[in-house]
Amino acid sequence: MSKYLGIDSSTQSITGLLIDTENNTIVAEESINFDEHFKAAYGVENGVFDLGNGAVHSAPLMWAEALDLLLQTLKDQDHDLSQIEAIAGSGQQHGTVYLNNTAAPALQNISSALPLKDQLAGIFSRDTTPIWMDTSTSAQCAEIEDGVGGQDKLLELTGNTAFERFSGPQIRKFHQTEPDAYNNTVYIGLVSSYIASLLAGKLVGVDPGDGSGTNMMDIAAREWSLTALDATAPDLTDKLLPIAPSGQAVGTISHYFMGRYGFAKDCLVLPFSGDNPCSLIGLGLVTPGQVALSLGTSDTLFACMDQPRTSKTGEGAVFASPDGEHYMALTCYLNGSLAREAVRDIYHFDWGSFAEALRITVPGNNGGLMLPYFSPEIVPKVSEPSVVRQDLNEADAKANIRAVIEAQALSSSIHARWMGVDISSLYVTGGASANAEILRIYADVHNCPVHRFETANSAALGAALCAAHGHQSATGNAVSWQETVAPFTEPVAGSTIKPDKEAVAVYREMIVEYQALEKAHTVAS
Ligand code: XUL
Repeated sequence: MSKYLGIDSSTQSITGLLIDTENNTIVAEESINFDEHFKAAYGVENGVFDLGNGAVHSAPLMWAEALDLLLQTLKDQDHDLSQIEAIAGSGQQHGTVYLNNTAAPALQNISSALPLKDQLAGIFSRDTTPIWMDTSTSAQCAEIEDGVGGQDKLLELTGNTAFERFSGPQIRKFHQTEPDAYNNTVYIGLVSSYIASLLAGKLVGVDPGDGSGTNMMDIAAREWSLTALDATAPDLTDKLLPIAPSGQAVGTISHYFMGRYGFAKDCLVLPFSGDNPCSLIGLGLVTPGQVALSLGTSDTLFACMDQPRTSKTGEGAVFASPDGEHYMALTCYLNGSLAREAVRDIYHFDWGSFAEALRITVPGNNGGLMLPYFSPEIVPKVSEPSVVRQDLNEADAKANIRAVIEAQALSSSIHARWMGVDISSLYVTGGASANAEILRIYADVHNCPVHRFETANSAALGAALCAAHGHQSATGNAVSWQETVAPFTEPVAGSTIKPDKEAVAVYREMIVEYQALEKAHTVAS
């Protein structure tokens, strides 16, 4: 035994990750891509429907069908699912699911003889559902902020200003534009709580991690805020179940999954959370001060905080951690690999010569600075692409390469200040983390050791670790969060880079210059 399953229902795929905590191994890792399997049946493109005018939806019935296919695939690979003690999961954040009054009986009376899709097609009061990519709710964001008494009030109450993709503004828009369908809705869940409901065979509530991505949860109390609900849409206290506390099982697995895939009767279902809060756990960030940076298409900074600190200037979002105690801060920089690749391509370099350019140029770049907004930027807010150079010769390829990486590292330091976190170590993951010269600049700018992390499915891994921690606590074998995550979140051996004193001193001065340049060219910094 001691096997735990984490399921991540994300935008383009659903992933199952099975761990064994007795010998600390990942036993199975399997993904079902939505386009590959369901494009013909549902018409999705990259897992979604682009409906125009900023509206982006997906199909909750497709996610149920994909769950069946995932479990069938694991079973066909001869994994003995009866050995799984508990399941937890993660969902793409913010996406809402709307169910009618047939949902609860349908889940309860479901037969394992037929797939979910044949039995659940009628439970939705809205067949397609908005997801995090939907930006069509600016008007509703303003109305909700006004309704609670202003932006600062919403920030103080929920940890976040109103964001278009967040669930509350999306629910308000549904109520305004489709009032009949809204009235037929008896349950509003998120992607996470919807998949948990399928597994538990009953409707379950949203966890605090994903609840914080709704603009409707009192972040300090980890309960729905009546003030925010009132400002969002009518009757929400009837349509939302109470927040499901982190770590407490929402039930045991439904007889459907026992009959069809051989799950054991006492397999626990733990609350599902958002993919970012689950990644916080999957990256091992369970102690305040630990920070991870994912260097991908966009760069994302994750931090574990002891308090729900907020950013007035919208530099980031705050979510409750599924560890039940801490909070996570998330800041997203759009110009991650986008900017690195743009500079590489302009000067016709490859990644090898790019690293060499960093190695032979000096920290501080002889005063040369760049604001690398090759695309519009989220943090700081820049609405049109604009690349600004100061004391930097555009013809000097190597200096421009150093300038883009130094800019990204300096910006990651400046815009992490709102988190109030004293960064003690930085775990870097994602494609660009393979480049040790990039990591060196981050170690010197942040003046802390940088470790490389290799992980593809941190959200699914975090979910599996939540399942393990929750089950062990429920069965009287509680272990600390540190002990739970440590064996699965080791940095790559030999990857640690320590800061260099002289370079740290150079960047301490340079950051002042950089911030002044940024202030002069952007809206918020
Ligand atoms: C976070 C966000 C995205 C989704 C992606 O606020 O919108 O990261 O969670 O799945």
